[in-house]
Amino acid sequence: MSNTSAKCPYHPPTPKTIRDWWPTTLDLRILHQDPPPARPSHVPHPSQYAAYAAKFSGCDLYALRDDIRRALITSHPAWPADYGHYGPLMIRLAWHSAGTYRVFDGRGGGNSGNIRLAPLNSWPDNANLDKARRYVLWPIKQKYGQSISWADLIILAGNVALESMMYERWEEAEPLWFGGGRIDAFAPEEDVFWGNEGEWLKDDRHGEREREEETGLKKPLGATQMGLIYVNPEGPGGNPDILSSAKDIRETFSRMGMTDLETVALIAGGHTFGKTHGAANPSEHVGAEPEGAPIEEMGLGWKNKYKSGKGPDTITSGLEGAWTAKPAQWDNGYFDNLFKYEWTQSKSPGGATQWIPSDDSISASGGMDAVAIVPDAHVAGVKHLPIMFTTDLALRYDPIYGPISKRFHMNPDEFKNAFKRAWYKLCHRDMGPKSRHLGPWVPKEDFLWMDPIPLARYRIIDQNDIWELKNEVLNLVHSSMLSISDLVKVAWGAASTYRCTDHRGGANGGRIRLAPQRDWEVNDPPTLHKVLNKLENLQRSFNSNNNTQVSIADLIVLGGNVAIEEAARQSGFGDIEVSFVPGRTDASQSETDIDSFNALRPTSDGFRNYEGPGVESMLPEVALLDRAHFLTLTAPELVVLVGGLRVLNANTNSSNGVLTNRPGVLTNDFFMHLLDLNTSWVPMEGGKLYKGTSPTQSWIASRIDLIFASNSQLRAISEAYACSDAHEHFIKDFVNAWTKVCMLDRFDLS
Ligand code: HEB
Repeated sequence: MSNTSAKCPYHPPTPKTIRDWWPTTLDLRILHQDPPPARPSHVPHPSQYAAYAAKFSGCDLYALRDDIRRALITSHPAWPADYGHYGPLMIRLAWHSAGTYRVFDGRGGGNSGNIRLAPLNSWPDNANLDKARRYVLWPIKQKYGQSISWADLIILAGNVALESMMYERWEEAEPLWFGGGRIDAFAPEEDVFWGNEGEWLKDDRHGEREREEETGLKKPLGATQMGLIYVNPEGPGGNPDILSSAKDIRETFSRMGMTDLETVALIAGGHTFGKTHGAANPSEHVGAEPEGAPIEEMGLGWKNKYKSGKGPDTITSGLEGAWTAKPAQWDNGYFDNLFKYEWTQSKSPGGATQWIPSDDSISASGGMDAVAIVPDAHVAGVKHLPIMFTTDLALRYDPIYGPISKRFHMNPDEFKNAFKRAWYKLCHRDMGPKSRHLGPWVPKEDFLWMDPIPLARYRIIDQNDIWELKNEVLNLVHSSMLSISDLVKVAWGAASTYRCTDHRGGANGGRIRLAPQRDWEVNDPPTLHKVLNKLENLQRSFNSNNNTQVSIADLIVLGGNVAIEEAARQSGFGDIEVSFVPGRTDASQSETDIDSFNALRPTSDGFRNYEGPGVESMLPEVALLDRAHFLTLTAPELVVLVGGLRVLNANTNSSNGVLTNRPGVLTNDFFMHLLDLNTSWVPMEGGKLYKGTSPTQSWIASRIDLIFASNSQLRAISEAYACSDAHEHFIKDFVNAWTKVCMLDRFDLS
C-alpha cells in the first residue's frame, strides 16, 4: 500500500501554519471541532440528540432490515461478493468501526461514523472497507436519508449480516440486540491521539520494551501498530510468534474493555465468516488509500492493478484464504479446524505469513480431498485448504485462551451466546446508558458495562421540596458545618467525570459515594466523606418525613448550586438562581464495575489544579483541554469555569491559583490578578509552580493558571472577563457553564 499521493500537475505551495512555526502552542481546536455549521442544517449534530432520535423514530427499521439483507445477497459487478454474500465484509466493517474504542479515554468506537473520514477511512487495516460502504450501503443510506445515520447503519448492517448467516431461513431470523442513536461526525476528529508514527504500520509505541513485556504499549493507544485496529495478524511486528501474539491480543482487547472470554468469542465468531484477500503482493499492485488517491477515484482507494483487481484477484490484507468450509454460515467450523489440525507456516500468494494444516495432519485426516474443503469464493468447483493466522492460533495455544476455546468448541450454544453478547457490547460500548439507546431491539437486560442508572421507583422531589432542601443546605453553610468550597468541590467531583466520548460518568447514579470514586485522591476523600455524611443525614431525615424522596445524586448537585448562589450573593451581585432539574437516582455498589470505572479517574484535573501520580507525558494544560473536551466545553466556558472554581477555592488540596483575598466568593478576581501588570511571575520547583509577586501581595500558581494569560487565545477570553463591565457576565457565564456540566448526563430527560 502506497502512501504517496498520485502525481498531480498542479502543486500549490503549502503555506506554513502556526503549528509549524510554534509546535508547542496550545491547540484549542479540540474544543471547537465539527461545529454545527459544518453540516447541512437538516443533518443532526452530535449536540442534537433529540433531533436525531426524532428522525430515527420515523425510520421503518423492519423495512430497512429487509433492504439491508437484500443488498447483502445482491452482488455488484464493480465489487463482486465473495460466496455471493457481503455479510462477512459487512461484519468486518462494523467490527473495524467499533473496535477502535479504548476504555482509557472512551475515544474511538463506532458511535460517530468516523470510519468514513480521515484518517480511519485510509488506515491500512481498513483496506477495501470503502467498497463495503460504497457498493453495499450507499444506496440504502440514500434511500433512508437522515432517518438513519451512517454510524447506525454500519452497525445495523453488521447485525443483519450476522442474522442472515446465523439462521437457515431469513423469515426465521430474529433481530439481534441493537440500539440506535449514533450521530455522524462531518469532520475528522481533532481529539483522538492515534499515535506519533509518521509511517503506516510502524511501531514507535512500545518505548524500549521487549516483546515479552506485557505492559509496554503506551496509553491511551489501543492498537499495537499504527493503522491497525488491534494487532498484527501475522504476529507481533510480523514475527509469527504465537504466544507473544496472544499477549498483544490480551493487551489490546483489554484496552477495548473486553475480557478473555469475550475476546475469544469475538475473534472465533468473527473468523467463522468470510475470507482474507491476498491474491498477490499488495506493495506491487495496490494504489493509494482513499485520502491520497487521485481525484477520479471519487473517494475510493486501494485501486488494485492485479488482473481484474476484484473478485478472485482482490488484495486487501495480503493474507489469503478462509477459516471454515462454510464461510457464509454460522457453525462450529472455526474451532473444529483450529483443534483438528496441526498447523504449519506457509506464505500467501501475497507473501504474508499464515498457517495451513501440516502434511502429516493432512494425511492423518484422510488426505488432501478430505482437508481441502473450503470452497473458492468465486470459482465453482475449486477447493482450498483452510487457513489460520498467527493470532488465531493464539486462541488454541495461549494458556488462558486455550481452555476457553476448548470449552466453546465442546459447547456450541455457549459459544454462540457468548459471541452474541460480546458483539452487542463491542458495538454499543461507546453509547452510554440505556436511555441513549433507540429502537425496538434494545435488550431488556441491564449490563454492568453500561454503568446502569436505576429508575426512580418513588415520587421524586418537587419545587417545594427543592426550596426546603436548599434551605437545609444553606443552614449547613451558615452554621459552618460545610463550606461553600466543600459543596462545590464535591458537586464538581461528581459531575465532571462525564466524558462525551463514550457518555460515561457524571453525577447521576451518585457513584461518587461508591468505590472506586470515593477513594480517588482527586476527590479529596476526607472532605468528600465529610460532605457526604452531612448530605446523607439530610437525605435520611427528609425522606422519612416526606412522601417524595431525594437521591444523594440530586443532593450533591443541589448542594453545589446552593453554594454558588450563596457565593454570588456574597460578591454583592444579589440573588441568582442556578437552575436545577431533579430526578437523578443512586446506583448501588453492585451496579458499579470498579475496574471499568477506574478508567474514568482523572490523572490530572486542571479545573481543581490537580496533578496526581500516573500523569503521562501530556502537559497539564493539554490534559486540561482534554478534560474540557470530555465535558463538551467551548473555550470561553473552559475559561470562566476555571476562573470561577479558583475563587470558589475548589482545588484538590492546594490553594495554587486561588488568586483572591476572598476565597469562596464568586468574583472575577482570578482574572483581575492574573492580568495585573504589577505582578511578575517566576518559576519555582523546577517549573512545576510559579510565584507571582506584586508590591502588595504574592501568589502561587500552576502552569494551568498561567496559561490563561500566556496563550494568546485564552488570554483574549480572560481579558474579557477581567474588564470593568464583566462582573455580571462572568457570573452568568459561570453559572451557565456549571449548569451545563451538571446536566451533561441527563439522558433520562430527553
Ligand atoms: Fe478479522 C477478516 C485480522 C479479529 C471479523 N481479519 C480479517 C482479515 C484480517 C483479519 C487480516 C482479512 C482481511 C482481508 O480481507 O484480507 N481479525 C484480524 C485480527 C484480529 C481480528 C488480527 C484480532 C486478533 N475479526 C476479528 C474480530 C471480528 C473479525 C473480533 C469480528 C467479531 N475478520 C472478520 C471477518 C472477516 C475478517 C468477518 C472476513 C471479511 C471478509 O470476508 O471480507
